[in-house]
Amino acid sequence: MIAADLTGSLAQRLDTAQTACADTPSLADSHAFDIDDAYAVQAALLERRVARGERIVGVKLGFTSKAKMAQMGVSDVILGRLTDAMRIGDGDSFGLARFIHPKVEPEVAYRLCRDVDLDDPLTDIESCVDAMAPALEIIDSRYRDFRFTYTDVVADNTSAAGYAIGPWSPVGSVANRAVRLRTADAESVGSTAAILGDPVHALHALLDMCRRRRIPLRAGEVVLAGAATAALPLVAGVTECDVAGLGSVTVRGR
Ligand code: 0L1
Ligand code: MG
Repeated sequence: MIAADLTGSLAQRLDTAQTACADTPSLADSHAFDIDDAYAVQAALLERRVARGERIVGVKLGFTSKAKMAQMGVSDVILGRLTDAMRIGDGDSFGLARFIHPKVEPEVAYRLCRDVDLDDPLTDIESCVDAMAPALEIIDSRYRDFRFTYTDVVADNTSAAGYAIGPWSPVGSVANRAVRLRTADAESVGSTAAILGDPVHALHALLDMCRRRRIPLRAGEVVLAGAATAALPLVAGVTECDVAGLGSVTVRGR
């Protein structure tokens, strides 16, 4: 385990990179730290954001596709936190200048309707969500050239930088639905099956991860279940995610 002052200084480095919009080299280039340390750095990073007045409003999962897990040589999902400062309203425009080198992912979001009891072995996570929606996640690694290790990306709050949620619908199965992500200069198509086989599996992975990491899940929070296609560079203009049968969400970068 790394010392508390190193945890703080690594978190500060990532926080400065985000607030100054200036990338930083991989932490793992200069420091040895394990996955527990990485989640401790992430927590210290979030403390800094909360101290500035941001509110935690949800969680996100990453590495939910087999391809991404294989690329990173891991077999576990990763978890990051969403704050209110990251939210972009459906249809809203936003400035790209606040990001370093943003990419965008098409996702499915769930909404928690009650606090989740992490200590009750009988907790039924599916009964803790009451709505689902198409979503866009903006990832913006604070690391130079998006070059990072598994522990680096966890420390960096799993690259979380922004998100937008489309219209909420009652919860139902969205297994194997077509997903289309369109930016002003590229398009990718995929399936919700890329999200751990079925986005509902992400809820179970989330519960498991939150139990292990003691991360609370509260009523009203948003859960981003993971990406249905590889990320695309986020550019100026309209970006849209469409999930068949669930609807679409749009943002406009300027
Ligand atoms: O799936 C994700 O949200 C991506 C997690 C971080 C990895 C990356 O920045 O590419
Ligand atoms: Mg994502």
